[in-house]
Amino acid sequence: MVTLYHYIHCPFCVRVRMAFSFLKIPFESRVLPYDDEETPLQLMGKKMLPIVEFHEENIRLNESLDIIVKADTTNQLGHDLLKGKDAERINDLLSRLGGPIHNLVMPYWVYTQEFNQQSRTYFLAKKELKRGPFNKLMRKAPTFLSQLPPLLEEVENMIASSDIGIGIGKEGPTIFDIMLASHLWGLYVLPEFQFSPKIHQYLQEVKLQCSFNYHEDYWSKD
Ligand SMILES: N[C@@H](CCC(=O)N[C@@H](CS)C(=O)NCC(=O)O)C(=O)O
Repeated sequence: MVTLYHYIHCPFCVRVRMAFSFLKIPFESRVLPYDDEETPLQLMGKKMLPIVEFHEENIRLNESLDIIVKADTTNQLGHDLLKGKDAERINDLLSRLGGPIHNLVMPYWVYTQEFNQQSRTYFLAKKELKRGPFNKLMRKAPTFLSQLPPLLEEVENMIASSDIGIGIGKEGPTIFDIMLASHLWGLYVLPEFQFSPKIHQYLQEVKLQCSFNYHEDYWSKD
């Protein structure tokens, strides 16, 4: 039995959900309110999700990639790619994408139904400390949007070049596909943004291959 503590919006948590679904690992889903400090502190000593408890082995992990490597015992996701030369390329692209994506989507995430008034206030206080007031972020959206096309062009080029373990038409996703797709997924929340057909098709293929349902935990409880 496996328990996943996660936030719906968190791309690192989405990585784990995609991987578990692809690997057909059933898990108990515990979506934590963003202001719950106690649970992660008790489990791991720091407030960071995802956290996974592998009950049988009495192991707890809270680095998304460690979790996936541990769970993928037969290496179906090609996680040895993480030790190869292209891992740096992927991580570099993800960190360059992360800035504009998160500046654009955080003001929307915080009004999704994952949050209540209390967790929203907590999220706003924490994120505004780093990024500045969200109303200013919203006003700067055109600037952040204008930073995306060259980055998304790099994504398209990666998808098109089949040699680095990313792209459409493979039998299943690799760990790189999961890393890329989970980071890009956040942009679906943004009304004024549309993916190019190629990237949209790619994301939908990763979603299908993983049987991934972003909204599952919104609607499955009540
Ligand atoms: N390196 C970690 C990063 C996880 C991470 O950054 N989680 C964020 C959510 S996206 C978090 O838990 N933040 C808690 C907070 O800032 O209060 C991983 O890959 O799992």
